[in-house]
Amino acid sequence: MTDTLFSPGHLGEISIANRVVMAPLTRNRAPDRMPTDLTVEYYRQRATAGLIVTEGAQISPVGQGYAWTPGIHSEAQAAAWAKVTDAVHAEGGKIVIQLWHVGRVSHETIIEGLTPVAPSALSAASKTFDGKGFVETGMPREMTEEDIERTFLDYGHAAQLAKQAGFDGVEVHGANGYLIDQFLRDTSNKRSDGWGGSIENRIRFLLGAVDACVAVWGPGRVGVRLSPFSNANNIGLDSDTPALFGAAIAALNDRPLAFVHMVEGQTGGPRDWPAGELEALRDAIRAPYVANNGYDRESALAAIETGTAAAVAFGKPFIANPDLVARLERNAEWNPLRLAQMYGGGAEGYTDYPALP
Ligand code: 8OZ
Repeated sequence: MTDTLFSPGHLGEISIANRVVMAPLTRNRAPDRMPTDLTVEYYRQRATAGLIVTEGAQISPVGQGYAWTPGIHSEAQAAAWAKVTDAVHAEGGKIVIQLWHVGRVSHETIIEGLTPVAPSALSAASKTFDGKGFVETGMPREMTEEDIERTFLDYGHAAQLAKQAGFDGVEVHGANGYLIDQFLRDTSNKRSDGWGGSIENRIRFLLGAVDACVAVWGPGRVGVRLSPFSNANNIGLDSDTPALFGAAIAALNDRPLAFVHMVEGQTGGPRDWPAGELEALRDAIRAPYVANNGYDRESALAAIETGTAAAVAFGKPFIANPDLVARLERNAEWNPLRLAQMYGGGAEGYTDYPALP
């Protein structure tokens, strides 16, 4: 029998009730860098997703890039996240937390006077949000060997806190121009030591982060998100995307991952890539594949039925439709997204989208 979007399945060791994944979505509603009761309600409402990937949660204070994003680096944060995982599990859902380090996509005002860090001292020349308005990203300092090792410890610590908080696993955020992506690409990584230069060197940081998480979680509980064709946060495309991401995927294939999750094309934008390149990367992935970016009902049904993907992640549709799985199943209309309420604020645009009766 062929699988459908609504068939139960597995992403590694995580059993899922259907193949619809809620993609990670930054919402900037964690005023003290902690999930709140509203966060609990928001994820509870969306627990019919086969799997929820939470919004990015910074693994350390310096890993934060925007005002009001939640962290996963303190015991208090883990305790607050435990309320979220309890609520989702009580509804029969599954949830992994996205482990995030923004690298150079930050500003000292957001991280209380710390200097953003990156593989090389190159500005993202992008913008971030400091709680008052949009500010130019700051100039990062080049990470030392010690910083790098410290960051792997931070990944491991965050992975441990995630376990304590009752998550079903973690997703390592390797996409969208943040720290791991900054190490991967030759446009942002100009290092001349063992963490830069050759592709083999540039993929080491991704692997160090993933290995730190696998050491905590064991097989089938760690996913990875990549966006090879995206220039999100003004990161330049690598000079050889197929070779770089081909090598990254080959190395990830040696790890016992729950899934690899790929943004197909421009993050939140066009599904464009040079002919055949994404397909070749996708087909090289040995872990269950989670497809993302601009899917609708028809293309998601097809991705599962043809076996192209193990699951399909929906982002913005899940903001506006807490019961997206039921709407997909019944071929019902989707609530429109209220764009002005995406980032920051309270219940409006967060927990007040109606489910179908
Ligand atoms: C939108 C706004 C802020 C952050 C990403 C974590 O692009 C994000 C993000 C998206 O991965």
